[in-house]
Amino acid sequence: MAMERTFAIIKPDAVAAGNVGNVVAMIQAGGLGILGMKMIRMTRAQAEGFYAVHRERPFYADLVKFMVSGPVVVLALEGDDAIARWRALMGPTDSTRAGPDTVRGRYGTSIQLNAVHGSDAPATAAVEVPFFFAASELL
Ligand code: 3AN
Repeated sequence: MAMERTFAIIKPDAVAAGNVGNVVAMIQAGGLGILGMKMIRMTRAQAEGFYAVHRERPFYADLVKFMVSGPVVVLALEGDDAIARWRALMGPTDSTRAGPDTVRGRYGTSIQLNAVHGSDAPATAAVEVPFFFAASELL
Protein backbone atom coordinates (compact mmCIF):
# COMPACT_ATOMS: atom_id res chain seq x y z
CA MET A 1 0.00 0.00 0.00
CA ALA A 2 1.24 3.45 -0.85
CA MET A 3 1.74 6.24 1.66
CA GLU A 4 -0.68 8.94 0.54
CA ARG A 5 -1.80 12.42 1.48
CA THR A 6 -5.41 13.44 1.25
CA PHE A 7 -7.40 16.58 1.88
CA ALA A 8 -10.41 16.81 4.18
CA ILE A 9 -12.90 19.51 5.11
CA ILE A 10 -15.17 19.52 8.12
CA LYS A 11 -18.01 21.46 6.50
CA PRO A 12 -20.05 24.36 7.97
CA ASP A 13 -22.91 22.07 9.07
CA ALA A 14 -20.64 19.89 11.20
CA VAL A 15 -18.69 22.85 12.62
CA ALA A 16 -21.94 24.67 13.54
CA ALA A 17 -23.31 21.52 15.19
CA GLY A 18 -20.23 21.27 17.42
CA ASN A 19 -18.88 18.11 15.82
CA VAL A 20 -15.28 19.16 15.04
CA GLY A 21 -13.90 17.17 17.95
CA ASN A 22 -16.00 14.12 17.10
CA VAL A 23 -14.83 14.11 13.48
CA VAL A 24 -11.18 14.60 14.47
CA ALA A 25 -11.54 11.71 16.95
CA MET A 26 -12.88 9.47 14.16
CA ILE A 27 -9.96 10.46 11.90
CA GLN A 28 -7.44 9.62 14.62
CA ALA A 29 -9.21 6.42 15.69
CA GLY A 30 -9.12 5.44 12.01
CA GLY A 31 -5.34 5.63 12.10
CA LEU A 32 -4.95 8.58 9.74
CA GLY A 33 -2.21 11.06 10.59
CA ILE A 34 -2.93 14.80 10.70
CA LEU A 35 -0.27 16.87 8.89
CA GLY A 36 -2.16 20.15 8.93
CA MET A 37 -5.40 21.48 10.44
CA LYS A 38 -6.92 24.95 10.67
CA MET A 39 -10.29 26.65 10.93
CA ILE A 40 -11.02 29.15 8.16
CA ARG A 41 -13.94 30.98 6.65
CA MET A 42 -13.81 30.24 2.91
CA THR A 43 -14.14 33.20 0.60
CA ARG A 44 -16.62 32.93 -2.24
CA ALA A 45 -13.69 32.86 -4.69
CA GLN A 46 -12.07 29.97 -2.81
CA ALA A 47 -15.31 27.97 -2.71
CA GLU A 48 -16.01 28.62 -6.40
CA GLY A 49 -12.47 27.61 -7.34
CA PHE A 50 -12.42 24.56 -5.12
CA TYR A 51 -15.67 23.22 -6.60
CA ALA A 52 -15.00 24.44 -10.18
CA VAL A 53 -15.36 20.86 -11.45
CA HIS A 54 -19.06 21.04 -10.43
CA ARG A 55 -19.64 24.45 -12.11
CA GLU A 56 -22.18 23.09 -14.61
CA ARG A 57 -24.11 21.03 -12.04
CA PRO A 58 -27.53 22.27 -10.86
CA PHE A 59 -26.43 22.23 -7.21
CA TYR A 60 -23.27 24.36 -7.75
CA ALA A 61 -24.67 27.73 -6.60
CA ASP A 62 -26.23 26.20 -3.49
CA LEU A 63 -23.05 24.26 -2.74
CA VAL A 64 -20.91 27.43 -2.88
CA LYS A 65 -23.44 29.28 -0.71
CA PHE A 66 -23.35 26.47 1.85
CA MET A 67 -19.54 26.27 1.94
CA VAL A 68 -19.20 30.01 2.70
CA SER A 69 -22.07 30.01 5.21
CA GLY A 70 -19.80 29.52 8.23
CA PRO A 71 -16.35 28.40 9.35
CA VAL A 72 -14.90 25.12 8.13
CA VAL A 73 -11.93 23.09 9.34
CA VAL A 74 -9.50 22.03 6.61
CA LEU A 75 -7.12 19.12 7.18
CA ALA A 76 -4.24 17.47 5.37
CA LEU A 77 -4.15 13.77 6.25
CA GLU A 78 -1.53 11.12 5.65
CA GLY A 79 -1.34 7.34 5.86
CA ASP A 80 -1.17 4.10 3.90
CA ASP A 81 -3.97 4.23 1.32
CA ALA A 82 -5.21 7.42 3.03
CA ILE A 83 -7.45 8.55 0.15
CA ALA A 84 -9.59 5.40 0.04
CA ARG A 85 -9.52 4.99 3.82
CA TRP A 86 -10.79 8.53 4.44
CA ARG A 87 -13.49 8.09 1.74
CA ALA A 88 -14.61 4.86 3.43
CA LEU A 89 -14.71 6.53 6.84
CA MET A 90 -16.70 9.48 5.39
CA GLY A 91 -19.40 7.27 3.84
CA PRO A 92 -21.32 7.98 0.62
CA THR A 93 -22.17 11.52 -0.57
CA ASP A 94 -25.82 11.13 0.48
CA SER A 95 -25.77 11.16 4.30
CA THR A 96 -29.17 9.43 4.45
CA ARG A 97 -27.55 6.37 2.82
CA ALA A 98 -24.43 6.42 5.00
CA GLY A 99 -23.77 3.70 7.57
CA PRO A 100 -23.80 4.32 11.33
CA ASP A 101 -20.02 3.91 11.58
CA THR A 102 -19.29 6.63 9.03
CA VAL A 103 -18.83 10.36 9.60
CA ARG A 104 -21.69 11.23 7.26
CA GLY A 105 -23.93 8.59 8.86
CA ARG A 106 -23.32 10.13 12.28
CA TYR A 107 -23.05 13.84 11.53
CA GLY A 108 -24.43 14.49 8.04
CA THR A 109 -28.09 15.16 7.40
CA SER A 110 -28.56 15.18 3.60
CA ILE A 111 -26.73 14.98 0.25
CA GLN A 112 -25.63 18.60 0.54
CA LEU A 113 -25.27 18.90 4.32
CA ASN A 114 -22.92 15.95 4.45
CA ALA A 115 -20.48 17.05 7.17
CA VAL A 116 -17.18 16.36 5.40
CA HIS A 117 -15.22 16.39 2.15
CA GLY A 118 -12.45 14.08 1.02
CA SER A 119 -10.25 13.99 -2.08
CA ASP A 120 -11.34 11.29 -4.50
CA ALA A 121 -8.01 10.43 -6.16
CA PRO A 122 -4.26 11.10 -5.88
CA ALA A 123 -4.43 13.76 -8.63
CA THR A 124 -7.26 15.54 -6.77
CA ALA A 125 -5.44 15.39 -3.44
CA ALA A 126 -2.32 16.83 -5.09
CA VAL A 127 -4.36 19.91 -6.10
CA GLU A 128 -6.56 20.19 -3.00
CA VAL A 129 -3.89 20.05 -0.25
CA PRO A 130 -1.91 23.04 -1.64
CA PHE A 131 -5.17 24.87 -2.41
CA PHE A 132 -5.51 25.49 1.36
CA PHE A 133 -2.09 24.73 2.89
CA ALA A 134 1.36 26.24 2.40
CA ALA A 135 4.14 23.64 2.60
CA SER A 136 5.26 25.24 5.90
CA GLU A 137 1.85 24.41 7.46
CA LEU A 138 2.27 20.65 6.95
CA LEU A 139 4.02 19.31 10.04
P1 3AN B 1 -18.22 13.77 -2.54
O1 3AN B 1 -18.09 14.93 -1.57
O2 3AN B 1 -18.86 12.57 -1.91
O3 3AN B 1 -16.96 13.47 -3.29
P2 3AN B 1 -19.09 15.17 -4.94
O4 3AN B 1 -17.66 15.56 -5.14
O5 3AN B 1 -19.82 14.49 -6.05
O6 3AN B 1 -19.27 14.26 -3.63
O7 3AN B 1 -19.93 16.46 -4.58
C1 3AN B 1 -19.35 17.53 -3.91
C2 3AN B 1 -20.36 18.09 -2.95
O8 3AN B 1 -21.46 18.59 -3.67
C3 3AN B 1 -20.95 17.06 -1.99
N1 3AN B 1 -20.12 16.83 -0.84
C4 3AN B 1 -22.29 17.65 -1.66
O9 3AN B 1 -22.18 18.60 -0.60
C5 3AN B 1 -22.66 18.36 -2.94
N2 3AN B 1 -23.53 17.56 -3.79
C6 3AN B 1 -23.18 16.52 -4.57
N3 3AN B 1 -24.24 16.02 -5.22
C7 3AN B 1 -25.30 16.79 -4.85
C8 3AN B 1 -26.68 16.81 -5.19
N4 3AN B 1 -27.20 15.92 -6.04
N5 3AN B 1 -27.46 17.75 -4.61
C9 3AN B 1 -26.93 18.66 -3.75
N6 3AN B 1 -25.64 18.70 -3.41
C10 3AN B 1 -24.83 17.78 -3.93
